[in-house]
Amino acid sequence: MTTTTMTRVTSMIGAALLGLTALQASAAPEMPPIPDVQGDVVQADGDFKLKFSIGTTQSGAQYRGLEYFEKIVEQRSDGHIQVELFPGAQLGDDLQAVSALQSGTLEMTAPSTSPLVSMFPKFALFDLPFLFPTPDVADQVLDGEIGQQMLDDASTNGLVAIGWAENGYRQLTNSRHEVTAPEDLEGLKIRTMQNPIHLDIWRTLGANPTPMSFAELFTALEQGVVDGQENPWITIQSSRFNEVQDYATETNHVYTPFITLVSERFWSRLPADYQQLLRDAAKQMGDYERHVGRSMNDQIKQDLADSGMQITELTPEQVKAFQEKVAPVYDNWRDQIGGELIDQVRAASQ
Ligand code: TK8
Repeated sequence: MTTTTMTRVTSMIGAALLGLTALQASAAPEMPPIPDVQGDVVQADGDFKLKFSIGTTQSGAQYRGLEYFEKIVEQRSDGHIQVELFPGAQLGDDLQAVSALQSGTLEMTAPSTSPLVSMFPKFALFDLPFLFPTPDVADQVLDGEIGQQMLDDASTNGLVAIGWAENGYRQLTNSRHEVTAPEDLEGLKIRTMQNPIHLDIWRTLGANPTPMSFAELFTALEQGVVDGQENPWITIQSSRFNEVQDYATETNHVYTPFITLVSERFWSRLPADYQQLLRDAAKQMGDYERHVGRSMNDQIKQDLADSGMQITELTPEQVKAFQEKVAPVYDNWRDQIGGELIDQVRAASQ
């Protein structure tokens, strides 16, 4: 049995189990259906196999997006491109997957932009706190000139960047106590992504941050190596962090995109028409995945609350206290990111 078949069988069993739970109290939130594939079959020479690895689990919106990607690519290539999906960092965390693309042992991955700032310093734009006031502004930036320029810039060093999807707005969870103000962070050990701006953010807010790969996070929380972490609602739920974290605060402090990357070694073997097919599928995956994640947030918060997690929503004044305290972070990174770029995003927010 191939891994794909095994994944399918596992997901069928999973679906059957979910069906049973649905009859009981709390069901996993329903995702919007995977759309039908639009467009004709693309004719080109050759047969290809494509492994697509992600760090988030099979129950998240990202995986759902990948299932749509697989469906588009397999149908429109008439089966000449076979896609195999590997969720849950089975083939490595974000950074490991990216280096596997570079060495040509993996064909595709979609990491958060944050661990990649050491390779692509301008990605730090997406780590600035409270820069994207609404998802619409994020869409405008990613789908506009700035986003296209960043995809072009990231298409180097053995990588081809073909699209954006989203991880989403990040929320804080911890195992100690409710957090409603920066003062509550004092002494809290917070896991951050491997990214210097995130370290700066949590230090500036008064917490005690530690960078760590996402693949190690659940165990670190479970064993109390760290007290807390921050991730979008969908990721908190799909990684079951609520089992090891009693408190969550809706901080929305950073918006994190996922960037869709292809191994250059694989890309250069593909006929141009298949390259275009992958670009189109990546775009459709990104749009769908954003829709899935965004449509589920309220339901997820409710489910987490039902599971016993305390969910704290902040008042505008409370949000302001975080924004003011974290403001110096902008001065520290403005030069690296480029003041003009930051101002362009601000202008898009008006
Ligand atoms: C998944 C990661 C993750 C990110 C993190 O591979 O590391 O906290 O938010 O979701 O990209």
